[in-house]
Amino acid sequence: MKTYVKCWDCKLLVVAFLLLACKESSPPTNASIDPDEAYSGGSTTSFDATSRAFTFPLANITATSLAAHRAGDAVFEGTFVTPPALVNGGLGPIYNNTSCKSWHNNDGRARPPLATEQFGGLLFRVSASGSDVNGGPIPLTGFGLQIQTHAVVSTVPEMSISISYVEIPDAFADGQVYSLQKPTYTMVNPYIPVPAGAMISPRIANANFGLGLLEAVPEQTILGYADENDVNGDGISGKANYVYDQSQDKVVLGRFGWKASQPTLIQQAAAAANGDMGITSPYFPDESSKGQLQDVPAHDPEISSDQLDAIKVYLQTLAPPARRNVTDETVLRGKALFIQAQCSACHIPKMQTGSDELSELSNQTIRPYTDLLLHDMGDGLADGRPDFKASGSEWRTAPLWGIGLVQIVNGHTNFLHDGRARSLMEAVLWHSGEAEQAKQNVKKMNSDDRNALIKFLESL
Ligand code: HEC
Ligand SMILES: [Ca+2]
Ligand SMILES: [Ca+2]
Ligand SMILES: [Ca+2]
Repeated sequence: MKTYVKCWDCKLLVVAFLLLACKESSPPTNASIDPDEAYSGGSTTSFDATSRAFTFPLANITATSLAAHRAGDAVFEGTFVTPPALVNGGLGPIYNNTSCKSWHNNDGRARPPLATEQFGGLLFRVSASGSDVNGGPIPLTGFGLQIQTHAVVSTVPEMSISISYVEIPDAFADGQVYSLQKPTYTMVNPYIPVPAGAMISPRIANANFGLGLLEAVPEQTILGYADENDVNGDGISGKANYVYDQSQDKVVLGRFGWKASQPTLIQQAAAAANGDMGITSPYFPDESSKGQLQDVPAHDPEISSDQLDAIKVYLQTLAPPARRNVTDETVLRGKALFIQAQCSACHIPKMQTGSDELSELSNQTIRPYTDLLLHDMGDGLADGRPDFKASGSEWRTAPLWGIGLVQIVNGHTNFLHDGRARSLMEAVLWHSGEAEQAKQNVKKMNSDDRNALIKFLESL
């Protein structure tokens, strides 16, 4: 009887073993496909891969939020004009653009201007050395914290800026050559002499989608990725930026912008209105023109809290686009190489949002490919201008979702904080500092593997 029971056990074991063996022998590609892989923004994800891919509201948006989204879209598209116009007056006296929309074509990203073009979509932060009581940058006397390259008729722009590029040739380990272009920015015709020691930082206008989801990622999640003293010894030491929040009058975690120097979407929008268009708001009551005439103070604030809120809701509710070709064999190989090459140590593929003021954004599994932390990217990418806790060579890990659609949406493949990279591969080859090892891993790849890695990036 005892023996019989034992034998029965044996049979079960054999069956279990066979089942396991079967599972093992299924094609390895299937094993690495995550069934929700295409859903970059969880149930908010928009499935449109046309030139309008970045312009859609959250797929799961409620009727109430949709109405607010549409109202915000109208404010976002509004063109500001010179005072004393009653509607959207208050442009300038110095500015960089006349509407939010003009820098985010199709809600996408800008590129640096060609030699023959006017500036649009690339702005320059400036500051003097040192930091203020909140750890933030010190305005440059006469210029503030941003260069305005346009002015209304009664005044003059602060300066213009010219860009020149030098080609730096290099090669992959297999001998295939490439070249990277390094930009130099020169200040031209400043309206007053530029104070010695001015620090300048180029920033390209980035895409607008998915920002509400990034705002909904719990602070503990982001801080959990930080490893400031590189305790795990992988050469990567992400650190959080802590920046000044105007409305709370305190220093909080920064998430938005190329150096994570903005804490919230509303402040990001208000700062952009002020810096880019010369629009005062309850957040930023002073004109951005520091050394020049102010425009009619009677009109302040030139944008209301309600209008700012509307812009915020618009940005909050733009959906991330779905991935394409997620089951393609080359894309899957590229995905494996992305992890092997250590890219995913900073570009974290998947995380969870917490509970948010908008139910649509709450508890979503998102795939933004960022840790929202700062990393030292080496001298090549350094701007030499600290921004709160971000040093002159630290940048926020750029979210990679939607990156493969930039060409379709915006008609170019310029990447990185100043658009210097002319392709995704050039963006990778600029990586250094904490990402030096990751870059070396790519330089050692053969051309098939490099191609697979790029195919994966293009599927994001
Ligand atoms: C140490 C962290 C880190 C690692 C590792 C890393 N990256 Fe990045 N990545 C960044 C940061 C920070 C930026 C933004 C740099 C800038 O704009 O100057 C960035 C930017 C990019 C961009 C351009 C994004 C944009 O919006 O313009 C691409 C593409 C990219 N990374 C791909 C990769 C790939 C592929 C790998 C692996 C080979 C990798 N990264 C490894 C931190 C990292
Ligand atoms: Ca104004
Ligand atoms: Ca200025
Ligand atoms: Ca580490």
